[in-house]
Amino acid sequence: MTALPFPLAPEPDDFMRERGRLLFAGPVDFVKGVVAMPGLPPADRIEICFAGRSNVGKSSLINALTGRKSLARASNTPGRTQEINFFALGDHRYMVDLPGYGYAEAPVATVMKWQALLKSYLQGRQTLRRAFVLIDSRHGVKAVDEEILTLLDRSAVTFQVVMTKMDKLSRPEREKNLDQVRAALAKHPAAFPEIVMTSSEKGDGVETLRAIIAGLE
Ligand SMILES: Nc1nc2c(ncn2[C@@H]2O[C@H](COP(=O)(O)OP(=O)(O)OP(=O)(O)O)[C@@H](O)[C@H]2O)c(=O)[nH]1
Ligand SMILES: [Mg+2]
Repeated sequence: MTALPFPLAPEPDDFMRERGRLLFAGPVDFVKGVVAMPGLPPADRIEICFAGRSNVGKSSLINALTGRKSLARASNTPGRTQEINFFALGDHRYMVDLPGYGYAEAPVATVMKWQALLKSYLQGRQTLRRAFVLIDSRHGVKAVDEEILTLLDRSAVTFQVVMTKMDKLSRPEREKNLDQVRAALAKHPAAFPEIVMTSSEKGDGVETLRAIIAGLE
């Protein structure tokens, strides 16, 4: 049997699991919230970021990874994260929580401002090692996601899809939506060829993602 393209990321081995655990058990400090490109901290270390539609679960995933309940603000109100929030993960990495895209309810001028900032950041950050693009397990890849994935292709930023809220779906529903995501990813040269399935609520996939991040240097 040939492997399906875009398989789920394998479970980490003990060594990588431990590296991931140690990285996230160590210091994680909020550095700053950035509202315009000149405010970005110096690009002096590797960076990973979490991008995705409003309410997909970016901030919740950062909290689950770090085991700190309210490090990144998470909420029921889409459009909650309104700045690019930088966290120092140990001494050698930045972890970045981005404002969501695709949220139509906020004032137009505000949305335009976040979107422009988000796009400039994704296109122009040299130290950005990988963008984790979160996709809601219930919804799959939407048109607004396509726009971001295409922008990442053009900027040659490798992105890896992380499916969120898997606890909200049955296994068959999950498989069906995963197939939709796989078909969408096949068109994107910048897509990293493994998908991570997560639930910030239940903890699924969190160790795997910690190990992946610890392995990026
Ligand atoms: N059941 C379940 N709910 C989740 C999960 N992850 C996030 N949520 C909920 O989804 C909502 C949005 O989560 P956030 O983490 O604030 O989403 P966000 O992507 O940071 O949103 P913005 O900052 O607005 O872009 C919250 O009510 C979370 O509790 C999950 O794994 N399972
Ligand atoms: Mg958020």
